[in-house]
This record gives sequence, structure tokens and C-alpha cells, in this order.
Amino acid sequence: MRAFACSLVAGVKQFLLMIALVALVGCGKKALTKEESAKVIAVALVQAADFKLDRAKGGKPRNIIFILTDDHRFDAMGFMGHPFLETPHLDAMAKGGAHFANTFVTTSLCSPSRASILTGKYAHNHGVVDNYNPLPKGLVYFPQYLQANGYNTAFIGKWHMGGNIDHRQPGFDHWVSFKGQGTYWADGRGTSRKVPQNSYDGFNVNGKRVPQKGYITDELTDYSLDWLKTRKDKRPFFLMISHKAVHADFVAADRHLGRYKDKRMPLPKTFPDTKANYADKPMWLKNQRNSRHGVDFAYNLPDFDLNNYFIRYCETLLAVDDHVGSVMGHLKNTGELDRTLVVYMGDNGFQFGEHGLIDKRTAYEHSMRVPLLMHCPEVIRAGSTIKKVVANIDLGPTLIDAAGLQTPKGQFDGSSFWPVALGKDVPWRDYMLYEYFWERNYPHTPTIHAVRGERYKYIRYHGLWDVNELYDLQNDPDETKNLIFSKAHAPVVEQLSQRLFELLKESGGLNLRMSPDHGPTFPLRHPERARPSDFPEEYYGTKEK
Ligand SMILES: [Ca+2]
Repeated sequence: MRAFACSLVAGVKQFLLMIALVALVGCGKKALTKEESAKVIAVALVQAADFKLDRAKGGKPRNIIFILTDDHRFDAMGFMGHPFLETPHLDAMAKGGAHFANTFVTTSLCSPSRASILTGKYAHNHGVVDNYNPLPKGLVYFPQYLQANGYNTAFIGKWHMGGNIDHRQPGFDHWVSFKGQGTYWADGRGTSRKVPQNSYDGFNVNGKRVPQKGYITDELTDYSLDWLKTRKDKRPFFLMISHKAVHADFVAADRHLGRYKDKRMPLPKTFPDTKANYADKPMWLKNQRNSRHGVDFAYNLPDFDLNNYFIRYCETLLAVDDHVGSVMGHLKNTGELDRTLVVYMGDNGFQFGEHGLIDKRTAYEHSMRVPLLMHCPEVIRAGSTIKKVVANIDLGPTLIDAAGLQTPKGQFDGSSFWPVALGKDVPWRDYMLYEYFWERNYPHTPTIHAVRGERYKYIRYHGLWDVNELYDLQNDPDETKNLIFSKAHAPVVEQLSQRLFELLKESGGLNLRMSPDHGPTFPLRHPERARPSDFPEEYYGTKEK
């Protein structure tokens, strides 16, 4: 107890020092006067006090490793019954820990989802609604609490919030990052198209520019293991490893190239461009089929090969699985595996032909559902499958709880599911709220709000003359049948529509979030491919029903 208290004081001191240093650097070239220094320290003291948390009853600090991957969809793991992808280390993690089968992101897009993970807030509250605009001022990231309460903290990998920045962000003692999307290889080899926000100027390692030497996933693994192996700090640690993989344009490690070249991707049930497939579906959906994010004109390339794209995705994931194996292997070798909490999560999913789409952003399952695994044999039962609906906004409060601290009141939109991970029966949410804000860059995906429970999902489109959606995921996990016009389901639609607005109202989400236009625009359609959608039959009529 005393040791923790001491380390806590040490942590606060280090935090103050860091803030003072950051402020000094931020003030420009000249040294601060005594008065200015006093001001800096006063501000730091106020900030540290803001992040000071009480210990939870019986709570104790625990080392935490949080591995975040990019665009890793929920079913792209061997143990999920994937037809050929092998992920032995993720499978072992699930077998030895808990798999949260119903994990969703509140916005399925890189920067907004990352912001929701780090701030514990919805996009309508943290304000990061696209991948381009600068970071809003004053965001608070949950690692700031860990850092101010005795943790030694590190961030290694993709930050990608606020456009192309890679400088140290609040909450982290050790910092390794790169601008925007980074690149799989320093020279960009292996890609087949230009990706917006790819960057080629190496890493920012604690403020110093260091060239990228090798394959990104392996290099981030090395940075992580180096930090774990060489750290002298006696305080508990929080390490966040944030992979570039498996973001498009997928490039596998050389050792994995070609592993699945002869495999065929099973086409999703909702793939065909048929009247039956799009019956009662929104018009924007059929229209997006022939767009940058649709299978008929993907990335506006004339000869896009969906199967090859999927193979490259799977091969690129193999190095991520190797990485998980390396981290777990290190913990095993040092005898820390049982008591270290290791969390694996994706920032959003990715569609490979579902509904005729690629990419994410939508509220369909393959876009908004992500993998979440938690491994800590000391307290989490091996092989647990948890069906409760959890979300990216819950991660911050959950990890603060797992660190033995009381979660700060009023700070997060999400809640701690740590008791759920421990197998406790606690009251939990019925529905999670999803939102996506239309952006000019990708004009084919509209503003979306949705609620997702264990059985039903209701999707509402804003500012669009179109059809909303209701899916019974228990009976229709592939979202083949939109029940929005079903008379039998009218009460469910009514109830979920009400729930949607309750969730928006209670979280301050009724004012639609707007952001200035920023970055390139991709409105192209192919003149000879899928035709535009017609209005649904239900909308034709000559008098009111
Ligand atoms: Ca992403």
C-alpha cells in the first residue's frame, strides 16, 4: 500500500515535471521568467489535481498492455470460424481469457473511434468527426489519469487523430509515433494505389526523428518489447501499442506474402446486385455500390479485385498475430503473464462486399463490430464469452477500474465493464448508440444514427429522403432483411427510435456535429456499372395512406 502511495507521489511529480517541460518547449525560444515558471507550475498543479483519483475499494494497480489494431473486423480471427486465416496467438488469447463477442465502436472511422477510445466520449462530445481536421483543444485522454495516479505510461504506434501529427500527446511518458497513416515500408513498396495521409518521414521517438528501418508491424513490436525489457521504472505500467495494420492499402510482411494466394473469399450473402438483395434497403446503399466505397468502383480503380484485396488483408493480419505472440511470450518468459492485463481491440471493422460495399463508416455489422479480447488469468476466467454490448467509449473507464482506481464522475460517456470481465452480474446497458457524420470527402455515406442491442439494430438516416432500417440479428446475423416495413415489427421500431433519442439526449447529442470541409473529395461513379437506385415501392402513391 505504502509502496503504491510512494509511487503515486513519484508519478504525480513526474507528471508535473513533464507538463512544465512541455510548457517550456511550447513557449518558444526564450527561457521563462520566474513569474512565468510559477504560472506554469500552478497550472500543472491544478491539472494534476484534476486527474487525481481515489483508490477503488480493494483495488490494486496492475500492469496493462492495450493493443489496438486498425480496421480489424470482428470475424477475422481463426477462432471465429474464418475459412482460412490463421491467428494462433489471438486464438490462444481468447482461449485463455475473455472474448467480448458484442463489441462495437460508436463511430466506425479511424480518428473518431480512436478519440472515443482515448477520451471515453462519443464523437458528438469529443468533436473528432473526421480524419482530417485538427484536434479540438482540451481533450482529456484516459491515460492522463493513469499517469497522474502512479503509472508509468507509453504510447507506441499510430496516433492518427487531428490529421498528420505525431508529436507527444498528454498522458504518455514514453512516445513513439508517426504522422497520419504512416506506411508499411519506409519506401512505400507493396502498395497498389495512393492512400490519403500516408507518410514517409519515419518515427517521432520522444521528440527525435528516427527513420523507419523495416516492416511497420515488426518495428512497432520491437519498440514495444524494447520498452518492456529496458524500463527501469518500478511503478506499474500502461503500454498502448497502436498498429497501422491492417489499414488499407494492405501490405503483408515478406514472410507472409502469398500464403493465401490460392484461397477464395466466400462472397457475402448480401453481395449480389439483385433486386431481391436490395429490396426494402435504403437507396443510398445501392447507390454506394458504384462509388469509391462500393464493389463496382472500389477506390475508383477500373480493375479492382475484391478477392485479391481480401487475401492481402488476411496476409497483413498475420504479422499482427505474430506481434501478439511476441508480447505474450515476453510476459510468459518474465513470469508476468498471469497478472498482466492484456487487451486486444480493433478501432473499427471493414466491409469486404457486404451489401456491395467496401470500407467502413456504416452501421452494418462488419463495419461497426470489432474484436475485443481480455487476458489476465489471475482474475479473468479462461474461455469466457461475453455477450453484453460493450463499446469503444467504455475502454477508458474499464482500464482505470482495472488499475484499481475509481473512475472519475462525469468524465466519460462510457462505463467500466471490468466487473463484467471478472464474471460479475452487474446491471448493464440495453442498447449502444452509434453515429456517423457525413463528410464531403466521401459523399456516398450519409449521416447515420443507430442503436444496437443484443438482438435488434435500428438505423436512422439524417438529412436524406430515404429508408431507415431494422434488423433482427438473432435470426438474421447477415442483415439480409430490412424489417422497417414489417407491421409485426412496428412496435420494435417505435421503441428503438425512442431509445435512440433518449441516448442522444442524455449524452448531449441532439445538436448535429459539423466540421469544416477538409481534404480531398471522392464523388466519382462509373458510367457503365451499377445503375442508380429507384425509390422503394412503399414510397410511391397518389394519396396519403
Ligand atoms: Ca481504422
